[in-house]
Amino acid sequence: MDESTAACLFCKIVEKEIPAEIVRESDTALAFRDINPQAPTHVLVVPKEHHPNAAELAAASPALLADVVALAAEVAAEEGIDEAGYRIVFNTGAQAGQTVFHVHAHLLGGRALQWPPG
Ligand code: D5M
Repeated sequence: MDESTAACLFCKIVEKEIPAEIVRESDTALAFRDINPQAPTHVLVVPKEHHPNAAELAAASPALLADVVALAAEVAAEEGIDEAGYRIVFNTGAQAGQTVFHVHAHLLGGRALQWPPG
């Protein structure tokens, strides 16, 4: 871990230095339950490698972004929300509500979701 990621909360979860309720893991990504769930299923999926947001991940490593979305889809199937439908959200930047600057997909489902979001 280099200096830029040493203080990163989600890097610490990836390194298992901080506990989390892990639901699925691949070679490149980790899925764990959000500590403040907004839906019956609310799982965060992160690349194990540190990238600040979805745009920077897409530019640096599109295949890794695809791994994150694929793992989210696997969790949705495992949670039984794939047929009813679910949402995958990447809050990107402060005005969108991003508070942790290690890119993460929010997988939300298990209830009817409103559109547009707040
Ligand atoms: O989403 C950041 C999300 O991260 C927010 O929904 C809470 C969640 N969070 C914060 N700390 C933890 C820990 N320790 N475990 C699990 N989930 C956590 P954002 O899109 O950046 O606002």
